[in-house]
Amino acid sequence: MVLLLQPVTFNSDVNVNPKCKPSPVPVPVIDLTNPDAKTDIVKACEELGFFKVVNHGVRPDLLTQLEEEANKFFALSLSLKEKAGPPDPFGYGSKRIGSSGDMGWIEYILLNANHHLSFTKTTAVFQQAPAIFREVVEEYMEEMKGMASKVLEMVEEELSIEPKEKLSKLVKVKESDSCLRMNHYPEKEEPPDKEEIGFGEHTDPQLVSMLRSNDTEGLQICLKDGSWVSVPPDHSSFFVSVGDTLQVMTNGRFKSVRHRVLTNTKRSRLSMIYFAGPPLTEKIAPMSCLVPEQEEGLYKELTWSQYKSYCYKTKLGDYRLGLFEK
Ligand code: GA4
Repeated sequence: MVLLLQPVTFNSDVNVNPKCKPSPVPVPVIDLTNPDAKTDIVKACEELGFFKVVNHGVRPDLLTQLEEEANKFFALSLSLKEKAGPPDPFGYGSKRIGSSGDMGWIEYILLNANHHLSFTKTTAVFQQAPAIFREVVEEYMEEMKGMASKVLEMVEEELSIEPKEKLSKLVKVKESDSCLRMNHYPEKEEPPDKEEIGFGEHTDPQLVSMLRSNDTEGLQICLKDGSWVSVPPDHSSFFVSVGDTLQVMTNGRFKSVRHRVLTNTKRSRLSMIYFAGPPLTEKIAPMSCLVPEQEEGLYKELTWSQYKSYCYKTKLGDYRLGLFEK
């Protein structure tokens, strides 16, 4: 295996983080076919902002195919991959995350689910790869849109959200501003056992994110007490994270989960994350059915476009939700 990335240096010393618990947290497991799933999802979103989905119905060979095609892309020469970069934010990127100086031990492809919005970079990615990659990505995005809508429909039912489909419609409509990120954290030989930041701590700005990875560890989530815990990898399941937009719309009842990826392994990590976002013009504010009578919502109203533009100007670890606070 050729090492594609140069080592990057970081100020934050993740090796000696006294707050990182050695034992993994018991992540709530939601069986999507279980009639009680909606109650369990709401509990998990309130307590952790994070859960694992099993019995999701996505055909296993689609997962294998996408993983194989993504691995083939990342195995291309750097000069070929760079034809699909630099990210604008879509396209191929390596080491640099966003435009505010964040770095990571990572290379990635970011694709907009709304093709016509990022036509050039999407085309450039797929020009470097066989047609099958594009077909697999498109089918996968459809599946992820379906899973995100299903999770949000369950939330709507359990919380008796009015108007009906308020949340799930946002990710179903063709204007939804969703994206797919394929992250490759190359294996590390040297120095042994030194943890490196793959993807620095952050919360996702969107509604919900669905993550699937190969069987390599690295993902950590932050608990309410500020401690970090490792999430054991499970390549046949999906991990769902609550994003900032869902925190605002539920008036803070759900919490967006801070998470990060650390790499210290000789095995490379590959993860695919679908970020389900609302249409750009959608007004994001607490849903009135979740704001107690005689009280005001905790957050003011912003369009997704306003919040997203603000996010893209910030650093990964910044507390972005402050923009919504009254
Ligand atoms: C985090 C979630 C998604 O990966 C992402 C990221 C985006 C990017 O990589 O360009 C951001 C980050 C993410 C939030 C703050 C800004 C924008 C990098 C960054 C420093 C695609 C997204 O939507 O927001």
